[in-house]
Amino acid sequence: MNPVACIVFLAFVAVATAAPQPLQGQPEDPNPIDTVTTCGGFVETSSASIEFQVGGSIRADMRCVWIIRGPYVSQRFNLVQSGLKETDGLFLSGHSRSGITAQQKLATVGQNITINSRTAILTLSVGHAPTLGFKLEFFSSGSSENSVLSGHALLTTAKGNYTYPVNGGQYGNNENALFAIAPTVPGQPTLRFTRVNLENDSGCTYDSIRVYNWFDNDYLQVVRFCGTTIPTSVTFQDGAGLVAFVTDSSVTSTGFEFQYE
Ligand SMILES: [Ca+2]
Repeated sequence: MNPVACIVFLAFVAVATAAPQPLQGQPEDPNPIDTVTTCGGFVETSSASIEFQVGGSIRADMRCVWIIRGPYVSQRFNLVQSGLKETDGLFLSGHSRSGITAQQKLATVGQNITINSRTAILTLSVGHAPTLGFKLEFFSSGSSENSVLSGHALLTTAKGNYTYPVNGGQYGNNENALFAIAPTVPGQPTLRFTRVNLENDSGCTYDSIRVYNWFDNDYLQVVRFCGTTIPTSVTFQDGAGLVAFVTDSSVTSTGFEFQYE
């Protein structure tokens, strides 16, 4: 080994020795850093206490949807206090580009459910009688992950409409967007798309919109579409639904508009 090569080699060894260990993952916050008290919402934080009507009552047939977005891959939920009845339910699932994972019911105080997806969906489904509130805590931990949630909305009015992209123009490549429709006054809204302009392919494998209907305590995919053909309307008979939009890495278009009432 000549002297230059030796120095280079020693420098390499020094750098390799000094290199930090691979990040094993971020621990959970010791205590929730945020507090959420609304019926539904977009919660983007590393930890939160979600407290809805604790010690108070919740009307029959109420639906609330929280889209919860942690910075790390693992989202743990712990039920701290609950006045919910057997006929009510708090449900958790994960959301990613590939869809929505199976619902898990958070029913017992002290119970933990961990969602291994950066985006979790928490759904409160109240039975046909008034009930009492609850409190749960959420903690994000683990390795960082750069999956995007390029758009989101929570539509809670009795009727409304929505356009994406919000400011017009073309949607982006590699989009992964999620929109929840859950009127806070219980109802059975019907969702109608009024304009659709997406990249088209026969299986809608490039860009697509999927509509999920909250039914029997699960989000059932009722339609997946692309191109410019308006799909048939969907009635959310159990009071809530989701619209999920994903795009691939090339060819964009002008997106979509829908209304519900
Ligand atoms: Ca595309």
